[in-house]
Amino acid sequence: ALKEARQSVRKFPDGFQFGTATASYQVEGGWDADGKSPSIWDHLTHNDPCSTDDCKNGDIAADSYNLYKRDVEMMRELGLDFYRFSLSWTRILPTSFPDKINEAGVQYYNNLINEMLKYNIQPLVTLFHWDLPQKLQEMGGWTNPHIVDWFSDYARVAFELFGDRVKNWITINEPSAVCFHGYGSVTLAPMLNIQGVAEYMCAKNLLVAHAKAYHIYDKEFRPTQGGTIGLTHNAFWYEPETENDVELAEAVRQFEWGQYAHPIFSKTGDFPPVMKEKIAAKSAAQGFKRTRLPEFTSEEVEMVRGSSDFFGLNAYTTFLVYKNESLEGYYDVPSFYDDYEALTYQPTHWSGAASVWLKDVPWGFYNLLTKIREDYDNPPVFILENGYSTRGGLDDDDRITYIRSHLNALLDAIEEGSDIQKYTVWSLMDNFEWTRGYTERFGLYEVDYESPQRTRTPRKSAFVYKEIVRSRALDPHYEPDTTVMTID
Ligand code: GBH
Repeated sequence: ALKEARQSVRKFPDGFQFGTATASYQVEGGWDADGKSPSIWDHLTHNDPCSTDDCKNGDIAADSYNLYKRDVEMMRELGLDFYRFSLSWTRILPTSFPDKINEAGVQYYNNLINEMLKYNIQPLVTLFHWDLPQKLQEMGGWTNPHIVDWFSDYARVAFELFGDRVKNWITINEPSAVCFHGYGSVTLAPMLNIQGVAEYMCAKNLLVAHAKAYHIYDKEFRPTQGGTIGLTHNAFWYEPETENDVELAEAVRQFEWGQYAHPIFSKTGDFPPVMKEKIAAKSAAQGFKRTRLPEFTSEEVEMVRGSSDFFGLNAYTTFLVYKNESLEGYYDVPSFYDDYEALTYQPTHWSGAASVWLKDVPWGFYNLLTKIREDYDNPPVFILENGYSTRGGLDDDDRITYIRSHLNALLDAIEEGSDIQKYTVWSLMDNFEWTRGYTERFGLYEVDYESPQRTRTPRKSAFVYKEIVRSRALDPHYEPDTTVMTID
């Protein structure tokens, strides 16, 4: 079980690596610079400016397109082993396809990668972090099975251009956010909200597209480039509210992230059985001629199974699960939540961040790590995002508490045998927080959006993280001197 918060200094295992993360649309700006074409986020924020809480967009964001040298300086200040960033598909391929490669866009990523490597900071590169080419969206985006080719052609270009120097690849960031929030809901672009149907079409195509990119890397590039490639899951922990909800909570986990993890990491592959059964039964009762969950061919099952060298995990928080019978008939259209037949919530006494969904629940993180170890035969795990939001300000003790509590839980899981190899703080700096605009701040560095220079200033948490990385240890009593940040 999760141990009491330690009072002593705890060491990380040899070889354990520390990083921070960002994503293209959230930091780069330069939305139409040097030949870049629009993504679905450019489209959404330009056509419906107040789709974000502050009616702002990522046209300039943290301006990393111009300020990448300062970004690398911050990585050096923190002493990072690696930095995770994502490529903008439309910056590299403005037509969406590989017929025209945009040299200026390629140059930007070469500059960033080369600047990092000068200081021995490894690039960990996400191919797709939500900024789909708008043109592909108009052709159905992730619901169009042709996306398997569109995505894998793009992936091949990226391996060719950068794979001599990039040794860690992430194909897709958070399938559940892409498919559920983008296609089955209104939380993220393209906000299609075609519930109970579109998110499942997306899920199938996304998994096959991911797997195809994986196999291209594995066969055509790994022999000479020698890197690793995988996918990163967004997994909350779902805890049963009472003993009666144990089975239900497990079903919710399978729907929420087993949907993407089971096809890749289970022995049998394919969508989780509980998902297939529940959706098939509901679909039949609702009068559909076939299940709303698209089926994989047996060839596809095999192609997806095992298509990740590590379990990429973005882990943030925990929800409780219960069944509320009084909600029978509550959903008037088929939907993901109706399919899984459960409700989730977070008790009001859980302390939390500026983001409503983000509570500091380290035991949930521990349970999640344990479950991944037990269910999937102890795969290598890369924590590719973990972090905490505030409304701004440099004194961010709550963020420090959160990072420490989660690293403690991570060390407990390692002691019990989990093979966790990397830890990544979301985020290096404040950035465009999707539909929350700039109202929520996740950065170790604060970004001043009022200044043309987008001045970056280390928060207290940056000093604490720097010491964790330097000492390769967690000291619960360390109090940083925040007067001056240096490069050691
Ligand atoms: C990550 O997603 C993203 O990868 C990253 O880009 C983002 O900046 C970071 O989290 C912080 O949010 O509007 O209440 O329905 C984490 C998973 C999925 C959490 C979508 C927020 C919407 C919540 N996210 N979810 S709500």
